[in-house]
Amino acid sequence: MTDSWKECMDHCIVVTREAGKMVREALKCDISVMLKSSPVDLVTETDQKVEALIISSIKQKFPNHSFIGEESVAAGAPSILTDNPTWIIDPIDGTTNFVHRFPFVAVSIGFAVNKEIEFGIVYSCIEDKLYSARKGKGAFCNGVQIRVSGQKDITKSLLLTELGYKKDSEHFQTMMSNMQRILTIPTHGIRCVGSAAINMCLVASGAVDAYYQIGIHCWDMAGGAIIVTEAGGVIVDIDGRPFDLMSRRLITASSKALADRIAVEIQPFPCGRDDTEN
Ligand code: LIP
Repeated sequence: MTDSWKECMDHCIVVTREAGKMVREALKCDISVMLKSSPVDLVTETDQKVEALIISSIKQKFPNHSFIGEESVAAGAPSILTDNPTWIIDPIDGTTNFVHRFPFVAVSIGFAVNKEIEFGIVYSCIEDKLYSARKGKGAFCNGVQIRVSGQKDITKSLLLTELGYKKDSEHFQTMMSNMQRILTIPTHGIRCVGSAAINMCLVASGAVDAYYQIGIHCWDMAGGAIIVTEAGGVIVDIDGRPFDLMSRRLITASSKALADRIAVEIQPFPCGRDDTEN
């Protein structure tokens, strides 16, 4: 990492903490909820304000950099990853949790150069846990190094996934049968936390052994992806092939053996890509 990326990461930590403070303050007030693509795709004024704060602060320091932000894309901005240094931002990962005051809400930022993630910051702002990682330098939570569990045996594993509204009943059936197949191997169980970024950090810190999901976005994954790999874990596509940040799907696990074993059980359903019109 060149010195300039270190400067970017230092600034990212400052702005992420500031954003997290804004989220905590907003939780003390009434929250008014708006809808985006579906009746369960929620957004609040806080999501928009936090993203605006993050982008304006970064733009002041790094005016030539690019951005992919969840709320900017919702407002019509392109979601194309180029080779230019790019900040991939989820201002509130876990908006539904935020709306319900379910205490797992994160500000997540990944920074990519030449389409490779250089560093990631995930701030679980109610827990006050700041996860960070940069390429080749390990992963940390509040400054303490973290490691994945290293579990290889699926029958001894605790997994995470997310349950979401599916308009199409075939997709819903696939989501449920994927869970059924995994649970009946058997495994120790499946949990749902409601924030993809926090899910990845839970794998990175060894609290669970794996996490898989189909239908999330690059801004949900960019911050957490490097935190998992720098903690010794793996991140792959749900078919076990190399991870693609724009593919809207992932398996992340404490070992390659476990990721491959999960990939055998997961049936895909179409969810489009982040970098094409769906
Ligand atoms: C949400 C995720 C959640 C996932 C949803 C959604 P948002 O992010 O983190 O875990 O199941 O698909 O993407 O919309 O709260 O930033």
